[in-house]
Amino acid sequence: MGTGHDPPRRPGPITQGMTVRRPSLLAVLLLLLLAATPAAAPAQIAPAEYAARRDRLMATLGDGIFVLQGADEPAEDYLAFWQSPDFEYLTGLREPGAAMILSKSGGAVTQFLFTEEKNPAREVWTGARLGPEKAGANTGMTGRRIGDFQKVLDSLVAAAPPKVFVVGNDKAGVALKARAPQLTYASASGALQRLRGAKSEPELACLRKSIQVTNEAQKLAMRAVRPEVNEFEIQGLIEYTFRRNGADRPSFGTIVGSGPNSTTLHYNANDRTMRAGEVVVMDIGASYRGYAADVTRTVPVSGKFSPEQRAIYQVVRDAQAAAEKEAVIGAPANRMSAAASATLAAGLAKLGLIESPGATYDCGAGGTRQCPQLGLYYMHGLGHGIGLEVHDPEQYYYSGTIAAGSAFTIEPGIYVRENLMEILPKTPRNEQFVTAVRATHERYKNIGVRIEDSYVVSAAGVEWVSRVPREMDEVEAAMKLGPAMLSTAAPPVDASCGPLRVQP
Ligand SMILES: [Mn+2]
Repeated sequence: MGTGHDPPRRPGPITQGMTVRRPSLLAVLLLLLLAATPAAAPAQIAPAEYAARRDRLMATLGDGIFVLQGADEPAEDYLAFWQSPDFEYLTGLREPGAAMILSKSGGAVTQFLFTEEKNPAREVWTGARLGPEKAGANTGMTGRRIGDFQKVLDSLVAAAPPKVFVVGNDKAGVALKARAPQLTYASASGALQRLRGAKSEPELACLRKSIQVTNEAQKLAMRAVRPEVNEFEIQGLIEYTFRRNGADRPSFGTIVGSGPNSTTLHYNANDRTMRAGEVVVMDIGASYRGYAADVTRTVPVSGKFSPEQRAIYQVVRDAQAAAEKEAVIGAPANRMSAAASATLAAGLAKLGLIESPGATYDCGAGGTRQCPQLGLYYMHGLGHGIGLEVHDPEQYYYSGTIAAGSAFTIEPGIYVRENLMEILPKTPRNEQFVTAVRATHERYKNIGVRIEDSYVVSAAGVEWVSRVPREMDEVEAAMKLGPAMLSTAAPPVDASCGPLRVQP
């Protein structure tokens, strides 16, 4: 879920109390000049970058035909269209109903992009389409109408019965397999994921932007949290802040979980009234021109952490700090997870929620296996890649090493579920464990704490971008400020970030 600088702000519009006079020609020229000046350093993903991604993919796959379909118009009327991440990654095209074919033979690659035709009458309803010619010219591929897709594919296949590379359950691949089962098929999913795991500089710039927008929402949200406010009010403020800052949408279902809901990992009903004495977990992320952030803060509803909440929070925060220490270029990525787990286990043992850092309990059907007691309170991974998806492939999944081009989260947590004891299989060993921790569990139950930050890695090093209050005293100080007044003008949208847009 950097460098932490806020997006550049324009002064608000002046609508009142201004003396109206005729502007001078110089002033008009200056205004025109200012209007033409981009607001931020360009993070445009150039057509050449998309072309290079396609080249790298085919270089990895070798001779054969790669097929991929883009996302269709949503079946339900008038829902927003979002391109599928793989298709967007390879083309930058954000239009429904498109498809692509890359054909490689003896080193030569032919590239086709199929789109809807321009149709002014239909565009009254759908909005402008690029049309095959312009889509082809913009991407450097050969533009064809989508109606020709099957014909072109069949002729390429007939010319030299090749290997066909397909992605997951992509519709184009599934349809071809049904039509031509005699061909040789291979998966391109792994190769594509691996490519997507290494982010370019423009992608890192887009990620910084989406994280900064998410930071803004976190800051406003923690200031608005107080007793008797409903979770959905906070969700509304968060998602409003995303959109107001030019983000497309939340990159995943916003989580605002108070009290017992703080211990449910993917709680997203967000309809409970928050009470004094509880914590609220806010796990949120903006998707900004296609790039997803992921940032979690846990704050006390009353504005002040209780001693029990402080104890749990500090263990989680220490675990995150231990992982951050290992987050350096060239280091094995699994050191982050090992450091966090060791800190969590030591902390939970010290609190008396587990018997010892390495203690186990009987798990599996009928208690036939041994699992770490740590996993009863910390049951998810330490983090994941971020990019076009909130759970994006990350290069260290493959290389094992943190490097420039990485973008990931670090998000340890402890969740003390009220019904924890009911989850355990009934065995003598588990009875012993329950007896040992029952009183302590009672004291800490319904406290869930997750602290999640988003990082991008450039040649300069690992940047912590989600710089919003996270030490307990910082959180309490921010909450003391109370709900924020909105500034008069939203910051400008960084239109240079992200891929091609249809210009009508
Ligand atoms: Mn996450």
